[in-house]
Amino acid sequence: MAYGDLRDFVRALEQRGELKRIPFEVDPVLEIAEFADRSVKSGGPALLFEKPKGSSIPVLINAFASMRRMETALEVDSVEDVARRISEFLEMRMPEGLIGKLKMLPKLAEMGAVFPSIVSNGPCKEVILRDNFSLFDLPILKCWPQDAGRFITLPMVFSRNPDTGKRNCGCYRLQVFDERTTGMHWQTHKQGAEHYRRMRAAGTSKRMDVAVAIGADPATMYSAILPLPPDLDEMMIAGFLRQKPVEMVKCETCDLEVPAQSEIVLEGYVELGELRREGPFGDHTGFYSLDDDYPVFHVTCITHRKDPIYATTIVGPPPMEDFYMGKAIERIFLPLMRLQLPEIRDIAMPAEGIFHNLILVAIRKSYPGHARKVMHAIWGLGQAMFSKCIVVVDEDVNVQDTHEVAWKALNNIDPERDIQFVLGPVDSLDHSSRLANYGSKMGIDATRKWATEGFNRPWPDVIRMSDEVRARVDELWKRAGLDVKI
Ligand SMILES: Cc1cc2nc3c(=O)[nH]c(=O)nc-3n(C[C@H](O)[C@H](O)[C@H](O)COP(=O)(O)O)c2cc1C
Ligand SMILES: [Mn+2]
Repeated sequence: MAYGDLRDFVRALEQRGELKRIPFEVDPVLEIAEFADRSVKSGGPALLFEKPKGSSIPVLINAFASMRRMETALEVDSVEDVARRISEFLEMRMPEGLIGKLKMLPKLAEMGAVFPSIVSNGPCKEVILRDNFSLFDLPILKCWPQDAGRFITLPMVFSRNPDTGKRNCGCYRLQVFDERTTGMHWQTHKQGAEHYRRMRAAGTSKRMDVAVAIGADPATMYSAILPLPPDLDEMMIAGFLRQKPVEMVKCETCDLEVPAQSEIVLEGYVELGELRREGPFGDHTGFYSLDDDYPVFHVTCITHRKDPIYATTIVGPPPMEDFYMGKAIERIFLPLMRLQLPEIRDIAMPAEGIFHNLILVAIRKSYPGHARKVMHAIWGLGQAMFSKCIVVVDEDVNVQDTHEVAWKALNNIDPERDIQFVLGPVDSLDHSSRLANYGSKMGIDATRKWATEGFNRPWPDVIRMSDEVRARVDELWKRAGLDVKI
């Protein structure tokens, strides 16, 4: 059964011993972050701070911060199950014969259940604040000592594409500037920024409606971070993930809808052309991201449930909560990637690579230059374009084992021959590129080289003892008493 809302998910976490309540006062300024960092680094539970200093609203953090919690969030035994469901859809063809068609019905019904529905009211409207409200009433964290202030870190930011009318929902942090304004940190490659650019270019309006939902059922929250193609509605994907439509309700003061079961909703607008300094902010690279000019979000109305929960996260030196959210993306998106690039056997994004800095790719190599073709394809594939370093290995290398990749790749490369540099868009968080958002990327072809690639020396085998000798020594090992732990 799909979670109805965030508190359903909190209950499930608690039942599984995956959540700890903190009943005493803890400060949202730095202290909650330090708790969250220690907990995720030591494999600890999600945390629910019941008395954040300065607010009456409890704070939920690290709700997605382990593979088990990701599985609980997506209601699966393994995130691979989600990948399997996607594969089944992708392979779905109209079957032959009546029996075959009848067997399709449940799948078709499942498909119908993914589209969001509009409802006239919802729990997020239990309290509507049009005048007397302040963002300072929320327990918004200051995460790290050099942060420019308090940041809303896990919002669902809704906007509409002015050309197509399609909805987008992205997770973009919001720096609180005062009681009613925040920064709007949609990076230039993201859909919110694209909507903003298109509205500005159209010149028909001075304002862009934006609504921010904080806290909902976990699949809906999670959909905000998924690297989906433009104009693919995150709420539909959320419906697919939870296998139940997301109910959406109209905002009070702007022309957008938000999940009806949200905990807290900030309605408002971004003034086109207005920019303000945002940051620095302790980011998921493990460094402070530099301050920069970003649009400003003006809040016109806050609605919330009677007893809302404030959902948040912190990012910082890896692994943090977002590593687990990203790991699930890696697993879930593999079948989609393989639709375009079936030669890909597996991919891995180790925590130290912060998603965009390193992607390890195992391929079934079929023709000369194949590894380079795969690199270029990845650099042309949605947010994978940010991949600063792509290491391509043969399919017999297990990319989930970083030790094996380092060992084999470093042995297999002639650097001058096997490294490919390209220029192009880089992640906004890259502090080393020559320009913001523009820099170089590197592909390493660590596959075995072929004669048809100009390599005419023999290629050696990996060392492995023969099975026969291993079996014999298994016996002798025991006879020598070496299997007894001292
Ligand atoms: C905790 C967290 C915080 C994030 N903060 C930002 C942010 O401030 N700005 C941004 O552009 N992307 C941020 N992202 C990444 C986007 O949510 C992600 O790229 C998403 O796919 C964007 O959606 P879109 O393609 O609909 O724009 C964050 C992701 C996570 C998990
Ligand atoms: Mn999107």
